[in-house]
Amino acid sequence: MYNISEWDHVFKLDPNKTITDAELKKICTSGTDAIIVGGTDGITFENVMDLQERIEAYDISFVLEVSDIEAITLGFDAYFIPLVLNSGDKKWMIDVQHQAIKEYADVIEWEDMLPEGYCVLNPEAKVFKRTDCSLPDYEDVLAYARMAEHIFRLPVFYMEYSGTYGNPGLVKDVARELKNTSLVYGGGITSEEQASEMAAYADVIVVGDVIYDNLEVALKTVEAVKSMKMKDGGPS
Ligand code: 1GP
Repeated sequence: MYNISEWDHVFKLDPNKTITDAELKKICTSGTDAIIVGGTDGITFENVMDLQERIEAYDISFVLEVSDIEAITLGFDAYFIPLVLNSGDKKWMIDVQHQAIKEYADVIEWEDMLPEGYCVLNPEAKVFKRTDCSLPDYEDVLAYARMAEHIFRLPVFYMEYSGTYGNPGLVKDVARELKNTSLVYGGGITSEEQASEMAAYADVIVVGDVIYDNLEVALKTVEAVKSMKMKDGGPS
């Protein structure tokens, strides 16, 4: 299975947003560990393919986080498959994945797939609404993390605060629960301080929107996370 244990920091690029060639170059040569291509709205085969072809020019690992089965292109290093643990609709935990496997089983390289246990924690996020989530409380989140680790044995537990900065205390407590499952944190990182605060607990930090709002700040989060991880006991 695709392995993210070497990752500390990744950028998430949205195929439905505009990025210039010069900006993309800065992102791909920033020292980040990988690029995730993913988003919630307006994801099409064409805009995924376009972004993929532009990233391929760089020597960086790039993966597709699948959000729409009509928008899957071949050639990514890996495919991340979200299972939304706090969705109220089993569609987002098992049915869309089941449908995708029925359609694509013949071309799927199973070792390139990485299931992610998603826990969506910002009620204002598009993904929260789209996947019919309910807001888990502190104990609920810890229980989802334990399920990811011990019941489903998922490689990734993703605390998704998309669009808002999360609760570092909760991220810290979730981190304590996870041994074999990697903890990915994403949401609302708009400064080096926030990036390094979350990097103290999560295995991987995902930086998204600030790329489009303030590229220079986004780029600085790479160094902030890398130096936090060095302090924490060397590269993870
Ligand atoms: C979104 O977790 C990522 O899926 C990153 O969140 O866009 O808020 O940085 P932001």
